[in-house]
Amino acid sequence: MKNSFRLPNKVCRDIIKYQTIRQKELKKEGINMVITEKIQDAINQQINAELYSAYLYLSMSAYFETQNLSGFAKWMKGHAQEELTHAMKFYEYVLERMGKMALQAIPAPPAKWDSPVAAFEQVYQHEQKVTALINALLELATTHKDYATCALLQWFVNEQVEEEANTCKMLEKAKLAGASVGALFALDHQAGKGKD
Ligand code: OFO
Repeated sequence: MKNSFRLPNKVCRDIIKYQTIRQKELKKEGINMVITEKIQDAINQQINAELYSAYLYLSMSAYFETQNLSGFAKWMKGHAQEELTHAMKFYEYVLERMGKMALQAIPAPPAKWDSPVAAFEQVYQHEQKVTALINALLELATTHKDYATCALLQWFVNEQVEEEANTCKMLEKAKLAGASVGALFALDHQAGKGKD
């Protein structure tokens, strides 16, 4: 590629050499901070899931804009940004543990829904799926006795409690609003103010 930047081969070799020496030193001290390939691959997959979450929320935000529900749109956009911070948390962690990044293609999310209830229903189900992924990851880290990864995942376990509660609450409120346009606009207004 014309304008792409590449580190000179010698610099790459020096970095790898330094990493190998550092890993050996840490191992001698009884500290094995290098992530195993299995955990590294599983986290890489989770990064993809978090980025898909961001895509899904962003797509919903765009859908709500087209429905003139700008409060819901703002709520979804805020959550999309939150998902990006989740992906970055995993990304930084893999690199800190001297692992390799393998970013994969992000699937396209749906672009429209039959109603606000349908959108909130999907995002709630999605969060339940993400909780299951985080739990499976924690199980894997536990079997591999990777306590550093367990500590990181504990943060995500707590975060998922909040994510599920927020999306579930929005779904229930949207259901209550039902066909009442007035109630839906009131809920939209509330969501735009950052109230779940
Ligand atoms: Fe990353 O928590 Fe939602 O998906």
